[in-house]
Amino acid sequence: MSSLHLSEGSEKPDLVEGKPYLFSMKFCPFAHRARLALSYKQIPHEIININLKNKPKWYLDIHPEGKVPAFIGPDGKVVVESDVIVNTLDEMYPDPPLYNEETKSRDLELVKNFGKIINIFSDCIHGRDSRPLDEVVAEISKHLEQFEEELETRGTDFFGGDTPGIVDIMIWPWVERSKALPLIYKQPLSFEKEKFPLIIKWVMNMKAQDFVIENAGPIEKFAKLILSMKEGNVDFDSI
Ligand SMILES: N[C@@H](CCC(=O)N[C@@H](CS)C(=O)NCC(=O)O)C(=O)O
Repeated sequence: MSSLHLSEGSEKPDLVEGKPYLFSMKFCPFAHRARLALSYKQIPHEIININLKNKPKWYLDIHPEGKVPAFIGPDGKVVVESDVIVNTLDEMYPDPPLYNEETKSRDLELVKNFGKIINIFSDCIHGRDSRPLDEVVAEISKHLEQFEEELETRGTDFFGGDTPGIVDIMIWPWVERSKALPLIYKQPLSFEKEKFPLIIKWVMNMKAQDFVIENAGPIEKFAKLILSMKEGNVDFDSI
């Protein structure tokens, strides 16, 4: 299926019964969560990219809010919201598992707490936070401390243990995109690396994973998308 982002006026793709589909946008961090889970679990699927600035009408029948990601499972049911999609994938395709019983409740807490970082990140890239980059990074670092401490407590390469799990997948898209901040702000990023040795090691471990490599997006392109959104002339396909 075409990787171009389908717009208003496009034909609705023929969906084959029993086949899983992910409605995505190449640069969306929430859709990235679902793509990571699909790749990690090696679930055969098709991706249909949606032009979020000029949405096809037929897409609103699938997801009335017109957001991505949306997932259509082999049962034909539509699932929306990245966390629900990833959890649904884990139930439908349990191997490899994203949770282990001992850490499940703490994992859910960590994913929820990471939401604060997502909000800060989103406010600053979309120009809703006028603070200088250093201040933003300092606040993000404060929220990141519990993740460093958690890796120390767990003593493992990943939050999931010896292999990635739910926390690794749910937070990775923003960690990968953090390198775009200096490009968006056109300022150097000063991050107190010495405070986060385990997070830095975790980033290296994640970057070496096949499913992370398969879904990695060039950071320059993400920065270009954000800057073009600010100018109001986004073309998802030519970035
Ligand atoms: N809470 C949703 C957020 C999804 C979301 O905000 N996606 C953005 C793209 S990154 C979107 O679809 N924006 C288009 C719109 O809001 O109309 C999730 O976790 O899936």
